[in-house]
Amino acid sequence: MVLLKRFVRRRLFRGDVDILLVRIAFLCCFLRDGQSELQAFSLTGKSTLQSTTHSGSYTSQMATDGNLATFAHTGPSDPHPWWKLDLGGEHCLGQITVVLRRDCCGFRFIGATARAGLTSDYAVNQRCGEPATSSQATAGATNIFLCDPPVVARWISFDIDRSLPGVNPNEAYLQLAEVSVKVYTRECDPTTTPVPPTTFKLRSAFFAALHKGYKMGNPGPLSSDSARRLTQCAGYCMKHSRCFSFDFSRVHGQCHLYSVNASDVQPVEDVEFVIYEMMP
Ligand SMILES: [Ca+2]
Repeated sequence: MVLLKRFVRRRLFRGDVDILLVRIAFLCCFLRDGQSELQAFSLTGKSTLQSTTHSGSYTSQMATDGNLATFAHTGPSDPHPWWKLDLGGEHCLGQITVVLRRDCCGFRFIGATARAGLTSDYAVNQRCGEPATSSQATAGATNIFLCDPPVVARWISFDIDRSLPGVNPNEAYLQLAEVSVKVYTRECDPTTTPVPPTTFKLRSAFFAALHKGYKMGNPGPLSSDSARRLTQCAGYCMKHSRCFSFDFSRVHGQCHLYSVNASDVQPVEDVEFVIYEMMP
């Protein structure tokens, strides 16, 4: 508060009263529109499921019972572990948070992917954030997966694709102590809501994933840009006459454009990147 008063006095002394007021008004509006609408959503009574259960003490409901000491635990030899939650209705989802099992084996969470969407089939739904990295996969870790842009969802899920780079197929388990979600009180803005799968095919007609879990190892990118979304990065490539491929990391917001055909791409393993090729 003291710093704020000094700042105000300094600004007033400079005669920038109007500019100061505009900035304060902007800050107030930003806080109201950008933050206060995201609220915790009660999961009491919401149904849960998981692909397999290790034993009777580790049922899917243990991930939403409000007790950090209990956890859901998928079973051994599960070809594609998943856990999912039915919100019971459609909501504008902004954030999924998971706390991992506290006493052991956090690394088993590597590659876990958070999703949200309107179908109970997790594989169809929108991914929120990127698959979990080794730094996120530690015992007791709290991991937040942002749905940006927000997604209209009834179903929330985590799953592990055992074929992802960095995932040990013999150690792919979901051990979720507590899952929580936050939703926007407003309706999802249709201009920012992710395109549903049927129309995503139209968008992806311009580019396609070439190597998941890899970045470009080729020297000399055309450019290195910041991009919040895959479509933004792809848009940079589309506008560049010599761009034939690109890699993108949503975690880092990095977008590298290359004048390299798919057959000449030199992939380097990096779980937080995906290499894409532009379609002819
Ligand atoms: Ca629990």
